[in-house]
Amino acid sequence: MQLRRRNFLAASFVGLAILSIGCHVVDTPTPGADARVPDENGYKLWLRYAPPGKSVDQYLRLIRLVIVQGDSATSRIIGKELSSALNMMFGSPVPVSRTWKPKPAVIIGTPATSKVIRGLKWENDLIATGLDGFIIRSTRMEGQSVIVIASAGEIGALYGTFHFLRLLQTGQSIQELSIVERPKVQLRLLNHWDNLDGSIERGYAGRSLWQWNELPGKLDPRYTDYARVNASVGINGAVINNVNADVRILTGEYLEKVAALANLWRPYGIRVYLSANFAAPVRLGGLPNADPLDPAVVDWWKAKAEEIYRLIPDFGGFLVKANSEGQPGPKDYGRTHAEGANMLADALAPHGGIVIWRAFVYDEDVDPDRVKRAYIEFTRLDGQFRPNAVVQVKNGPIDFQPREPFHSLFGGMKQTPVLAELQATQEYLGQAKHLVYHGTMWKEFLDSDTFARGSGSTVGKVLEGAVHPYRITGMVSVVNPGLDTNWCGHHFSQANWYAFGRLAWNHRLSAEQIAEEWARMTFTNDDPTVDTIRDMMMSSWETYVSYTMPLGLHHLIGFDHYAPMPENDTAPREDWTAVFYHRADADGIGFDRTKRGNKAVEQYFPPVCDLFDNLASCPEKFLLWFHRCSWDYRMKSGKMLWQELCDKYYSGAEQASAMQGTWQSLAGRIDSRRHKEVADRLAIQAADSAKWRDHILQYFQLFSGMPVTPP
Ligand code: GCV
Repeated sequence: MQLRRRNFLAASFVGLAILSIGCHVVDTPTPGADARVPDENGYKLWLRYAPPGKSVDQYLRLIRLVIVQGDSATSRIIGKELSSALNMMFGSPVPVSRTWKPKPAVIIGTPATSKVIRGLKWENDLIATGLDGFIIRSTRMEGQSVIVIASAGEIGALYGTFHFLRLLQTGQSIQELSIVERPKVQLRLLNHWDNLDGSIERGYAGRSLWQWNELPGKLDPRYTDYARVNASVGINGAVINNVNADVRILTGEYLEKVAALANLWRPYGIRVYLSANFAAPVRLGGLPNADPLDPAVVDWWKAKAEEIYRLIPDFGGFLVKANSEGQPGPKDYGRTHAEGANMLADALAPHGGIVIWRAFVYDEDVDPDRVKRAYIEFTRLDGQFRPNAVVQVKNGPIDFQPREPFHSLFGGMKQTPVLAELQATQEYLGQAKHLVYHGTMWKEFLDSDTFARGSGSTVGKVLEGAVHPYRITGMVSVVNPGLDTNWCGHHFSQANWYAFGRLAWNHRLSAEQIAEEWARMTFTNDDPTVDTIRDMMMSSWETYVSYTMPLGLHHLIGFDHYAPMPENDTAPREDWTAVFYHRADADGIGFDRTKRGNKAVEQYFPPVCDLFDNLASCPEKFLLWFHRCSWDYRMKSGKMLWQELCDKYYSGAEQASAMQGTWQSLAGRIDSRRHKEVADRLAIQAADSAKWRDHILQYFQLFSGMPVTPP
């Protein structure tokens, strides 16, 4: 079997080389394209503020004046954003005033900053929506119709402003508004895997946004635009350095640079967090060890926390990747993850900071299967963490695979709050070359029922703290914006950043609504065009899964995490290979994680455990994740597993290819520059999806011994 794999590897080398050469992207505009739609470069993301089309007359009637009272940095930002947005959308300025004048107006503020809003006596309603929530209501004042955007907090007023602008950008009616919004979780954070040398781990859109050589003196205008787009979807914090953390970020020199970013982002409601290297007391402080129970280590972190809070009074806290993939951690000293986290939590607690401890750990000593390890390690520590410590868990138990069942720690941690870690960066999902909208994938995850406290205990509710009473709630996404003009490499990758923000705000929103909002704001309000873009986005994830890893297959890749490499059997660790996971041989394929196999299903609550365990009830999308099946196993469709696999790969590649034609039908409806840039990437995607299909099927055919037959 080994030999068959090796021969296959040699034969496929040429194919892989061609795959990477094919990834070159040409950035020149299409000659002769429709000149009526001016070219855009994608820099403005979803805050383009293009004229909203047919609704503009209604808007002009109802918005003659903008009133923003108060003199804080945030109220100035609100005034500026509204003024420039309305100007761009309406083609003429709308005055912004600090004083009420009887005119159709939009009034924004808090009872503390705005006399007009105080006069409305909405305090009780505003207390209910909290400091980040807001109310948008149409009402009348001195005979004039006005729209009030009110919040108990200034950041809530900013969020309300962006919500209102979204209504205009997407062409919705603003008559008789009665909107009450409150985020479902407290922490809505981005995780950047940016290194201090300007590179980005798993970044596909250029170098890091953070210009460490220029900070703190020079503030790149991108930092402000970054804050604006994040605030526009309610993101309220960013961990700005890689979890594989360089200790230098904790030096005085770097902390001053970090403080400059924190100062700039504060009025946008964005708090800065840092990834901390657990060995910092040794590597930076010169201590002999970093044992969390050593008083000298405890003092070192206390002093470090004091130093940070002197510079950044609202510093969010530390994110820690410990004892994972070579990172140092408490287990180096025979201590538990909880002991490590608690030591840092104690250092941060007097200042109001938190520790976010990652559950992305997979020690071989814990269990032979990587899927089971984090659950085993963390459930035995449940309840041992300090009140200001949370555990951050990736959506699935391996590592952002195209499709994974939800991680059993969601619902499994009853006393220790968990945050969900998602990945907008398309590390395993075509990177910046494939169009893959993550809204649908994340909804499948968020809507999964854990049954932790009976039916309806969805992951989304767990995250809200509605299943177990968590003190801290939140969602996090790894993101990769870089210095590429369009921030994300692929114009459609921007949608994943947007979708994360919207779902972190409200996980009950539909993937479809989010896709449509994004398409309207990013491309056009033309209904048929929006329908086409939204539909492309909605099917794109399932398409990607079909031509890469359908039916529960996972990790069929090599080190680049991009190209197919099912023959990968020689990585530094067994659980970094592909063969460890698919286990294909002449008898069949798949990983037996049932009660008769390695019992991974038992980490789920009943009836989920039984649903996955039972071959008849296991959703086929997870079949080979939980079950080992013979090649002639009968699928629900009546087809043999081998044929079903062939069908998936063929239909996936066909759908990927069909996206090109669909996109081509939008030529002239979208500016030619962005149209061409997307078209170029769709061509790569179509070619690479066919390579995935052929490579995987040819490889598995070595074991199935059956012909590759298109559907
Ligand atoms: C930041 C995967 C990625 C690594 C990443 C790691 C993590 O293994 O490939 O690049 O490291 O996850 O999430 O810590």
